[in-house]
Amino acid sequence: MVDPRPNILFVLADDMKASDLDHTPKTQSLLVDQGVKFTKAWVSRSLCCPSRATILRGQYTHNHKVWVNVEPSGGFWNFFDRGLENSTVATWLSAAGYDTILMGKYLNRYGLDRHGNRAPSTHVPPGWDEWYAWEGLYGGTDNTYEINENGRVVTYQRSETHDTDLHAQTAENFIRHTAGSAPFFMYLAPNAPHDPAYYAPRHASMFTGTALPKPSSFNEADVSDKPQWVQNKPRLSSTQVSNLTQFYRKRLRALQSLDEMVERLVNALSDTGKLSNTYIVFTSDNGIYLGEHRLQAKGAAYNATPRIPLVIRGPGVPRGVTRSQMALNNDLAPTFASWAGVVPPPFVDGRSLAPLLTSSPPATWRTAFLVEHRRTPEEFAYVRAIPNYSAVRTARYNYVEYGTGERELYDLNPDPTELTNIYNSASPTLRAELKSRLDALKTCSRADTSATSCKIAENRR
Ligand SMILES: [Ca+2]
Ligand SMILES: [Ca+2]
Repeated sequence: MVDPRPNILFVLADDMKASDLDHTPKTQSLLVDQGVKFTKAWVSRSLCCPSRATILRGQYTHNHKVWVNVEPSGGFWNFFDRGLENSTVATWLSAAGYDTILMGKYLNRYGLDRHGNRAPSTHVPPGWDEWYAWEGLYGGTDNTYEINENGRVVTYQRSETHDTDLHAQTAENFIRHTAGSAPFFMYLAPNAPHDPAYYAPRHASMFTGTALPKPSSFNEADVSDKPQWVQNKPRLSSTQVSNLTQFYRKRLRALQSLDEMVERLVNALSDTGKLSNTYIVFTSDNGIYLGEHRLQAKGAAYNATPRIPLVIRGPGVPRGVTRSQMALNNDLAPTFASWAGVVPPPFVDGRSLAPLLTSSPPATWRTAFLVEHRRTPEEFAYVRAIPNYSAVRTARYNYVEYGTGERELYDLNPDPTELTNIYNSASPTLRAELKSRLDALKTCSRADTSATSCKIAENRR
């Protein structure tokens, strides 16, 4: 008997901004035009490893506690040592009879030892039937990269095979030849367009004259309203702007392999008769600053790095429509679980997005969510520069409390690019309301109905 449950193809870019979707034409026609695009999709912590831990477990960072990319407060070993691998979306779906396969980036520092030295790993976490994971920092060197292929480490030459193309080939082979009667869950996480944004030679002539986007927050002239850590950043020099422009173009080139991969896999699903029963989810683990507020990299609460692209097509999903409800990386695991008919464990904070993928979304949805950050001495300098903070984002406001005592408040209606911090002039009522919402979210746990649940804290009106 044919298993009626849907396949799930999850494509996770690395550091892709929501606006980068405008430069992926195949993804536009095959996913955006054929499904639902979320215009307000976010991550609750804008950093690779914490976001990926959230994606695997459906939890806010204060609940999974993988705070950074580096041990001991984060990284692969933190996730491993605390046994978090034993209950992820992969183990839930595998236990329910799904065939599971991961390709690409798992967690930062997988393939390194606890001191950050290269140490080839043959570890395959629970829940994964097939495993093709990146080893080591930044996915290799200029010349080579290494993939753990089901427990065997294989070295590839970058000049021969671009890594995204390799993942596309592995994924296509799986869809065409390996996938059997059981439904599959494919977690496909290429390195693109993360720094250093390696791109395939065939894309070298593209975007050579494309201008760096310069929103009104670009190289913000007056940061006297902002906390000290931003005031410490000088305005970007012309050399820095030129370097950012080159980096932006490299990123767009690297994204083209990802875009071609989407087409290749849609074709493979179509050729094998699987397309109509497959959900395809396209998103990123975080965005990036390319000069907004004088910033580069990620980790802060201003909208360009918690904001992500998110597109979903699949059985019953309306075509070519947008949803403006707040969707989080917390929601991905429970969404996949709901498609597979699995009840997620009680520790999950997120909620299934399935109700938003119908023609009549529910009237009640979250009205706020938490963005959080903790720095540690071992973390990279650009993350360390940002003081600890917790932020609440509502439809109208972004309110940030720093451990330094500094506060930021932006009214996104007149000021969507967050140029003017109005905390000092805001009414005591508004301040108290946002503080109360933030206090509830900072300590929330579990998407159940108890008083301290994240869902209740997010849904307040
Ligand atoms: Ca990332
Ligand atoms: Ca300003």
